[in-house]
Formats: sequence, C-alpha cells, structure tokens
Amino acid sequence: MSGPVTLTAALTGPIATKADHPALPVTPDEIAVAAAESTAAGAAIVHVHLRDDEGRPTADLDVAHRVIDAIGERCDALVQMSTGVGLGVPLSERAQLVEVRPAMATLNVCSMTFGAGEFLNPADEVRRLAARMAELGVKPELEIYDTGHLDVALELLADGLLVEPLQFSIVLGVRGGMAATPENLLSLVRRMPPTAVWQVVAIGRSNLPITAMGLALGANARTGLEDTLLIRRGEPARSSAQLVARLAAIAGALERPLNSPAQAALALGLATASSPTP
Ligand code: KMH
Ligand code: ZN
Repeated sequence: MSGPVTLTAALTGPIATKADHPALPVTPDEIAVAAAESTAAGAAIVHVHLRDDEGRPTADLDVAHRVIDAIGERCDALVQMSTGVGLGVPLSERAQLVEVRPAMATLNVCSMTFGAGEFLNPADEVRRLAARMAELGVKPELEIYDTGHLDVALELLADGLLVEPLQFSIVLGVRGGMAATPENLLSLVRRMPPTAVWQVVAIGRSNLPITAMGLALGANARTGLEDTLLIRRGEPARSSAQLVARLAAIAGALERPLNSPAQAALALGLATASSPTP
C-alpha cells in the first residue's frame, strides 16, 4: 500500500503525570513547544489533552483557548482536541470543548472500563455531542476500543449524526478494550466502511509494531507520550517528537510521503485547516 500519510502526535494524554515522565507537556506553553517539535518531526495533527495548574485533566474552556492559541503561535499543526479529557471528568463538561471549534475533536462512542478506572460516555450525551460537532463543523475522530464501538459509530452514521468519510482511531491495548494484536487490528480493519480514514492507536509496548503494521496497510498513524512513554524497552522517549520521527522514518522506508497540515486538512476533508478561537 502506498500514498501520502498523515501523522498525529498525541502529546499528553489523560493519565500520565510528570512523575511518570518529566518531559510530559502539561502547561499551555509546554504543550505548544511539544506540538511545534512534533510538527517539525513530521506530524500534521496534534492530539491535545488539557491539564489544570495542578496537572490534572481539565475541560476548562479558558485553558483550551490558551493551549490552542499557544500552539497557533508556534506551528501550523491541526488541533485535534480530546473530548476524552480524563476519566474523572463527566462528558457533560468534556463536551463543551468543541465550542472552541478545533479542526477536529475525539468522539468516544461508548462507556468502558479503562485501565484502572471507568470511562463514562452515556449514549444520549454521545448523540448530543455528535450532533453539536456536526453543527459546528468539528470533524469527529471516532475512538474505537472494541468491536461493538464500531457498530455504535455506524449507527450514529445511519442516524445522520455523522458525515462520511468517517475518521477512526482503532485503539488497541487499553485494559478493558481490545488487546494490541495483529488479529484484533485486522478484524476491525476488515469492517471499516470503504470511504473511512483510519489509524491505529497502539498503547504501551505494542506501539511500534502495531502502528508500523497500520502504516504498512496504508493507514495514517499516531504516536506520542500519550501512547507510550518508552522509545524502546527500558528507555524513556525523549519527547513525542522523537516517537514521531521514528514513524516518519518508517513511512519514508515504505515510500509514503508525509502530509503537511494543509495537505492533511484536504485529505481529511476538514472545513478549515485551523479555525481561529472566537
Ligand atoms: N488515550 C487513548 C487510549 C481521547 O483522547 O478521546 C485514547 C484517546 C481518546 O486518545
Ligand atoms: Zn487522548
């Protein structure tokens, strides 16, 4: 498989703290620096989680504006805002983040056990969020942690709450979701709608092999400190940019050119490359 590829850098995530990795970016400025480094390394999209002054996950709109503005000052990365935020934050709060009109935002379509916690995404609130994203022109990145989540996403499409082409992250390796195995990846890939755009989000030690498998299958790819804190067994990654650079090298070896943010916006059919914050 060939063709251009869009790389996403997942910079912070919902769970790890600076105690787990001192280079984890948590302030708006740290997140913006990590975004600029990752863009220089080949990422077109940055997947963004917000943290408050104590480093805890937050859906605070003021923080969201500060992070988006700080990223915009340093690079032209497309911002994919996480509405997953963190396990303790209710979806009623998380959903507000789409009001800052990022180019994209995640849509977690089902509740599940997630690592040591519970990730609550009540069906009626998911439907309301999908409808609001459609109204605002914020492209949903559909997070699929298990086979039934794909069925729920396809139901949202059938009900007119999503617009094709659908954009999927197949998340493998979260405790409570599907394990990061080639078999699990292929079983979901075979069920992707023909027009779908997809990438693998492989958590932990399978980050490299399973993401490389997605690249070889012609998919987009994501990596970063949200997905793995290690560059290899026993060795912390210096930064998300280092992980992105490794994916860019694999894409290069597969003769797949990297999309710039503007090319990625076109390829993903986004309304605008990046929207100014109101
Ligand atoms: N942390 C990943 C396992 C989201 O932010 O909405 C999934 C994720 C979802 O990135
Ligand atoms: Zn995330």
